[in-house]
Amino acid sequence: MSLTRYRCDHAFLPSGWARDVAITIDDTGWITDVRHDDFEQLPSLGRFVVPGIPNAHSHAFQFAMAGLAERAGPAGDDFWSWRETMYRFAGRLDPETLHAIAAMAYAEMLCHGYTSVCEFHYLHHAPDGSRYAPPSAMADALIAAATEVGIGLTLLPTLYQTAGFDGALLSPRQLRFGHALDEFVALVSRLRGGDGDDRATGLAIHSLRAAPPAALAALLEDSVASVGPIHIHIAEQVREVIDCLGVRDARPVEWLLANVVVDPRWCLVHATHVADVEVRGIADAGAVVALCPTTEANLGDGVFPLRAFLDAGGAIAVGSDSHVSTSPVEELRWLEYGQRLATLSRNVVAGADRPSSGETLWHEALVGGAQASGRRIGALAPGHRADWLVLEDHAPVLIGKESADVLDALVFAGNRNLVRETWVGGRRVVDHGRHRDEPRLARGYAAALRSLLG
Ligand code: NGQ
Ligand code: ZN
Repeated sequence: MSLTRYRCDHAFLPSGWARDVAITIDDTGWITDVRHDDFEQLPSLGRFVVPGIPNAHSHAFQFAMAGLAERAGPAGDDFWSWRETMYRFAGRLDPETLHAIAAMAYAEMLCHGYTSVCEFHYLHHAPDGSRYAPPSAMADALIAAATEVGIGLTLLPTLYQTAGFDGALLSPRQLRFGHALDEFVALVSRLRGGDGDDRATGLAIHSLRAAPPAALAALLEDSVASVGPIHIHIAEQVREVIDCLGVRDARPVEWLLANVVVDPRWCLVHATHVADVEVRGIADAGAVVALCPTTEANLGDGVFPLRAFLDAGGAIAVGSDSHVSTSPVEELRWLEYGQRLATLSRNVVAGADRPSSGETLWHEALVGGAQASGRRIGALAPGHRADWLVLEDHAPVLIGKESADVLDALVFAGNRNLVRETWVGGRRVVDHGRHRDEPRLARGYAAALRSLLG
């Protein structure tokens, strides 16, 4: 086993910034050692090195419709009218176009500072619901895209069975999302067979409205649900809360906590509309809440009670979800700004132990993002993947900055992309801000868009 050693002038470690850090990695891309050292002879990676952010929530296909749902409709627009547009778009995709779109979306994520992605995948079948051969063709396209661009992947095949809390059958446009339980379990098992250093398979339940209680219970009893993270969309919209109360006599998070053993493997996506007792319940269960601030703003979802959740000891992650932004910097900035706007105060996420807002946001997103990913990522520490970013230290906002100010400047004043290099599993996939395969990916993406939109 050969080892390679790198030097950073300043590195953001789990304990905070440290100077003159040597990182040793093995030839399979795992960090074996991180230490302060005297090692003038090693070339420096750069002035500021930080772990890349795990993207906790993505629907890769939506990347190709980002920006195409911003025109007012005749009767006013909301989440549900956006969903109609999204369904129309989703109806045109096949494995080949999905592959090209996902590859471009993942490359964009890498360029902006995500080093891994949790792909919440429910576009399983052909548009009329007929099965592809193999039935995992769409999942295989996502895996191929992630592998080829070099992003870490937690694939979350998603169970989707009903159109609403009343158990309504899937609408024609939703047919391609659906599985019988045994079919779904077979898909998860098959995908697990390919897991490795840069890839894990968890599972997801699309939402409580998409999973009848009996199916959810049966799934969670199956051995496929005994390992890996479990993600679910929950309480994103007020209508979902009202419908859940109407049918199940409980709010969505309240129902989940009362009917399922929620533990640290769970990731609750959005959880926007939660009562105080639900906020404490999620934190006590040790589950992560995945927040997607730019998508939640774009879709008019609402604002999560972040301070109360952090005070209760809750773990958070960020996700790019519909990909109106593919930058973790923008998600973290809007996470804090949403709170400032709602609470009429400043530096909401930071606390006395870690007064910097930028550092707190970055740190929380690393820890919670790693938990939601179910992979050993998110830290410059032995036993973790060698996933990191080298920042563009000549950019005006970083010139003359002490390390203590770097993440504040990056998150709150970095409009230009300040990621110079992105490394995943010990390999540099972005250099000088560009993905190594950019021209080829752009050609494939343009061809896919021509066939979809042209
Ligand atoms: C999704 N997206 O699955 O892509 C959803 C919309 C739904 C967000 N919730 C569809 N942001 O929730 O039914
Ligand atoms: Zn989603």
